[in-house]
Amino acid sequence: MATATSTDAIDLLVYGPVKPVINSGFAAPFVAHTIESKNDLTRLTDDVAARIRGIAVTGLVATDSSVLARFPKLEMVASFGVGYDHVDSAYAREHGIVVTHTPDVLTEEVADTALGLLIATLREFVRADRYLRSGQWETRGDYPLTRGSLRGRTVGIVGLGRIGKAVARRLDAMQVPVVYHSRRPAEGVAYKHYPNLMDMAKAVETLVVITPGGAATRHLIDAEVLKALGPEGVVVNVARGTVIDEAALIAALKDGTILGAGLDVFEREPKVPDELRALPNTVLLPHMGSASVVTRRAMEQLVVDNLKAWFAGKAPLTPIPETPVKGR
Ligand code: NAP
Ligand code: 8YV
Repeated sequence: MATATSTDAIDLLVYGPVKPVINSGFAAPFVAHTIESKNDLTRLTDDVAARIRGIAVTGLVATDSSVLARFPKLEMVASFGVGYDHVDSAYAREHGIVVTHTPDVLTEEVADTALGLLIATLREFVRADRYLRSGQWETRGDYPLTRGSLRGRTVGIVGLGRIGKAVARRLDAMQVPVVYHSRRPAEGVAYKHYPNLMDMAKAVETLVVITPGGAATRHLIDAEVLKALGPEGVVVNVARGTVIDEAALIAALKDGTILGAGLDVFEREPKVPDELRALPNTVLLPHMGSASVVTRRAMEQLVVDNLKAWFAGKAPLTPIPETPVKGR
């Protein structure tokens, strides 16, 4: 942890798991103090906390009011990732703290992941891979035909924002019809909009979920929505684990209410229920939607660039809508 500070130094907290571009991104006049978890925040002396003016949040670590309140001089929280449900944006807004996130630079990568997960789930690629590796192709013959296929399906996208639209563009190219649910119709698209999620769930068998997390979307996909999809139903979640009622999903996968699920996110990461792991009709990824070297570098750089722009007296590059900045 850095200690020395001169009068023109800008003290920053780098908070969360080590991210190479962020952790090595700040030279003088910045003084970066590194803390990797909430428990370790007690290592930060009150003297240092009183000087902190910016925080780089490097992962999905809870940055709630109890954390933010420790830093009376805090001006900016630059968070890694486009989703910021782990940051108390209402507290930040009330206290004049600007929050930034990392939109756009990860959009295409996450859309690629969503499509990969959708196809892998429908066509059982992970199970088929295991079948081959275990020698069963030779001993038992061809892998059974998959019940799931993208052919003949209409995909209902839940959340047609930056990433949802990128998913839709990919499905367009694959001649798969798209419809969507969001609270307001999205601009610049001709896809059918369902203001009511249940109506869409009754009309399609496939959902790709890509909304923000947080209270407003908690358990948006519940037992009723899953039932409405029906026995050919497939759900892909690349949003946040909280958006799906995980217990209801497990029950629906077990009793054939739906056909399968492809999940990149879970309610209590990195804990994944044993029941979900045991199910043959799931494809499970360890929250890796944006996790390629090239995309993660771009996200990390944007965290650094937001803090540098702010402390150079410029406007932040990518503020969240809840904490807009005027007059810079
Ligand atoms: P975005 O551009 O803000 O799009 C969000 C979409 O969700 C909008 O269409 C929005 O439309 C809709 N939405 C918001 N609240 C809703 C609600 N209560 N009910 C229904 N729809 C709602 O965000 P983005 O850049 O596409 O990113 C979306 C999310 O993906 C992130 O917030 C993050 O949680 C997740 N994500 C996950 C990964 C991963 O690694 N798995 C990577 C990146 C992002 P309305 O406001 O009109 O409802
Ligand atoms: C990251 C994400 O994996 O951008 C998001 O919202 O979920 C992912 O890109 C996440 O920020 C973990 O650090």
